[in-house]
Amino acid sequence: MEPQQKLQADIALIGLAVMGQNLILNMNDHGFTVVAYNRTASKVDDFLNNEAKGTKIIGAHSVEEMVSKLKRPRRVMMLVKAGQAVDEFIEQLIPHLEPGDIIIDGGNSLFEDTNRRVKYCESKGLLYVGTGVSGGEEGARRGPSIMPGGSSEAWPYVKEIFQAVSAKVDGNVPCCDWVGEGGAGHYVKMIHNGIEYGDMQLICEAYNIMKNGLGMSADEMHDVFGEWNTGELDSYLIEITRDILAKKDDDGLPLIDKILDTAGQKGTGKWTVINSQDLGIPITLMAEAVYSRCVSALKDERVKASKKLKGPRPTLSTIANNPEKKKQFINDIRDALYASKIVSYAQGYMLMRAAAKEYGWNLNYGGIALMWRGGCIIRSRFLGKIKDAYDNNPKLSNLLLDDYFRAEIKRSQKGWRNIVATSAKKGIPVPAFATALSFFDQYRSAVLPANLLQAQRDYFGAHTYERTDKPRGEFFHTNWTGHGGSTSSSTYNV
Ligand code: NBP
Repeated sequence: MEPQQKLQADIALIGLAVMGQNLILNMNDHGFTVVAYNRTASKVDDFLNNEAKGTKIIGAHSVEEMVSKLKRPRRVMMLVKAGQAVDEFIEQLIPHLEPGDIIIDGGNSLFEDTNRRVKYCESKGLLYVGTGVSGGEEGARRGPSIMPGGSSEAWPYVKEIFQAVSAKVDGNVPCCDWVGEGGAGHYVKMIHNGIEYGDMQLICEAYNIMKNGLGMSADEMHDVFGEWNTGELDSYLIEITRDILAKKDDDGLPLIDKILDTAGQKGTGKWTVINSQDLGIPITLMAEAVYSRCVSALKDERVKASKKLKGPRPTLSTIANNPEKKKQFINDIRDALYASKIVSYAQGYMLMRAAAKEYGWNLNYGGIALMWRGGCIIRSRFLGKIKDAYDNNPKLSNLLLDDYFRAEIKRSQKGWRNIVATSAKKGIPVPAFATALSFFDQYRSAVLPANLLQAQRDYFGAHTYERTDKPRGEFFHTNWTGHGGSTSSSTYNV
């Protein structure tokens, strides 16, 4: 037998694009023997002759050959385009695998697809893991945040590899732990992406007020973000914003000023918002962040509208020309960003709680914050505080009610309100700051005007209402006009 054939590899990885190649190299660095495979087999040889040269990485040119090189239980991880490619590979793998073998999907799959695939593979005697892998190319190579879920019997067999290659925080704590059953791993990755949309939008709003309201230069804003990054906002996204603002184009002018103001999206933020609608959970900030990207994409319409729709001038010259006031106002912007961020994460956690209930998952909320502490786009010091909150009280019903976050919101509330109010007066759009504040004010209201809403529903659709002077669960209908009937509706809900 050739020495190559005797090799018993630890794991196979299908998909030699940016994520797959880098994760394989990372696994190799940690002492694991990996078999690399790709649909277009020539990419296997390219990889072995270039990036993987001099490593222990083995190539395979067919699914059968790849599987034959693996230790039992076999572990086969896919990092391919989400969707049909994943289903196709599952079908190709099944005839070559045995009961107890494990298929892992590390791509950005929709959690509902993962729910289905877990059931399907288990029905064939196999184990299936759907895992979020965050951090892009750099994360995959140096240590991503890894969020695995699916067949829980698979966890002991993938734990060692995943935790070894994942990012580490606080010394050597891996940013990878078991998330839960079914599609829970991909669900948590989806929420991560929704939160990422929110964080990015908040930073953009802060930037916009400084740039267009206070007339600050990119260099000045670079300093502000640099300072913010030393405090409670310390995070990857604030850090890269600081660096982006310092970047000059070939002519020495800030590159940021030459980038067209239209944002793209790949859909995971949208999935989060759609799911929140299904579960009836108000993740208002993430929704605004997704819609803000949509508004940004309407560039031509906005340019036309900007010539026709008049409003206040966005300049805040009185504040900008007074150094003391300006300093205070910038602190207020920081507070608005921080308080809104707390609301956004509280909403994300509300959605995860609802999902756990709806889909029957046992989610570890503190563990999720820890997984996001390193290796991923939303990594931040702040997530350590969320971990503390759930360590202090694993049954915490809402992050806003945790003592630390309550105190932080109390401290930053004045500045937050000032920024939202000033922006509204001056016509500076702050959709995420404003929706966060509205949600906060709604959430802390024992009474909302939904009594009127329910009266309207009963008026036009006989939808009934409950009364403040009667026990919950008793429903009443009023004949509001004198000529309506007394029959109430049970099906027509708008
Ligand atoms: P891509 O998402 O670009 O996918 C490329 C891989 O998918 C190649 O191996 C390609 O094979 C394979 N593939 C395609 Br495309 N269609 C296929 C099909 N119908 N059947 C079989 N294989 C098919 O790669 P990536 O950017 O490395 O991402 C991999 C996964 O990780 C994706 O799900 C992505 O969403 C996720 N992810 C990406 C990032 C990132 O920063 N890029 C971050 C986090 C997660 P071929 O070579 O034969 O065309």
